[in-house]
Amino acid sequence: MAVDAVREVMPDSDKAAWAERFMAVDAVREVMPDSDKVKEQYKGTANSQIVKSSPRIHTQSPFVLPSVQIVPSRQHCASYRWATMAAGDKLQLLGTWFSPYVIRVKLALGLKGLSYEYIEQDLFNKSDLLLRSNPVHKTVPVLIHGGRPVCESLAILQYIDEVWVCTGSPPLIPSDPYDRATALFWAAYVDDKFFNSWKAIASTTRGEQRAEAFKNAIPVVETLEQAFRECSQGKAFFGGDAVGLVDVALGSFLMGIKTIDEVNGTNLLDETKFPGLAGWAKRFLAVDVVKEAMPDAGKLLEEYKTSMAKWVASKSPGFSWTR
Ligand SMILES: N[C@@H](CCC(=O)N[C@@H](CS)C(=O)NCC(=O)O)C(=O)O
Repeated sequence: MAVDAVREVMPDSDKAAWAERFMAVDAVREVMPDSDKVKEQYKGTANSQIVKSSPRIHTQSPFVLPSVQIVPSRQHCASYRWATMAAGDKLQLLGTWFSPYVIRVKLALGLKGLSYEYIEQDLFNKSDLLLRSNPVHKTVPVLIHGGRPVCESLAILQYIDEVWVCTGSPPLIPSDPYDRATALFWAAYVDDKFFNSWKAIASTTRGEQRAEAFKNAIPVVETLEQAFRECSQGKAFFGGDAVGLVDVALGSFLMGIKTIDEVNGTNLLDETKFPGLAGWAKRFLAVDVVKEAMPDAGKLLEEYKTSMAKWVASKSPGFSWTR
């Protein structure tokens, strides 16, 4: 907000210079809160020592796309085809077979009918290619298109949808601005609320914690049941007649949900409680491209049981699949 306040916490001259230019824009000045009030608030709530000594964010990665972008119309096909060719045609996907985020990208590439080189990554021993391609988060998936990496699964889905707008397959993201904003909203809900509540069930080794986590997840799934009703308008998918962004975002978790249910004796998408979502899940898993992209159920179950056994043996209250 106030340039002075920014300087205090960000002594780096480049960032301060950027802040100065940004704060000089009339539209920015108009919406920013009063700088003295911000300072007062900051002094009252923050420990400036901690802020000053916190690690710097890596800034050399301009390739992570913003989350909302203008979706080109189909009339722009010619220029997009050119842009695709200019960027080079080689497509590589860095992934880990069990990752729901990677499954999303496989789904999008499959739905667009694109072929690509899949490069499996060991998350306990990350490759130079992964570290170079995603230096900020060091996570999979990364899509490398013509040598240029795109990171973060939802950004990758948008990228694929926009670059391969002319493949003849239905768009993942609606072109109507309101529908697009709604789809982005629910995809973000899946990544934030749904993922965190499901992770709480999946990652605990203690029965009572699991039961509590399961109970806490029910209202989150209830909200998704309602979202499905509103988004699908009585059709098969969140995206209507065709699989869309929210279908891919949530659907990528389905095999994981089934695995955890099987181990825990639960049924998160219970047909009686959530008839819309239960029906949607069946239809989604029956789509050919989805069947191809999903990991083998037996292999996933083994992986989960092995990890769980290790963590129980180490007496850890919970676990993560990665470091
Ligand atoms: N928000 C990221 C999440 C990606 C993510 O968490 N990937 C995990 C695999 S499921 C990973 O690479 N973990 C490695 C690590 O955290 O070191 C996305 O949507 O792509």
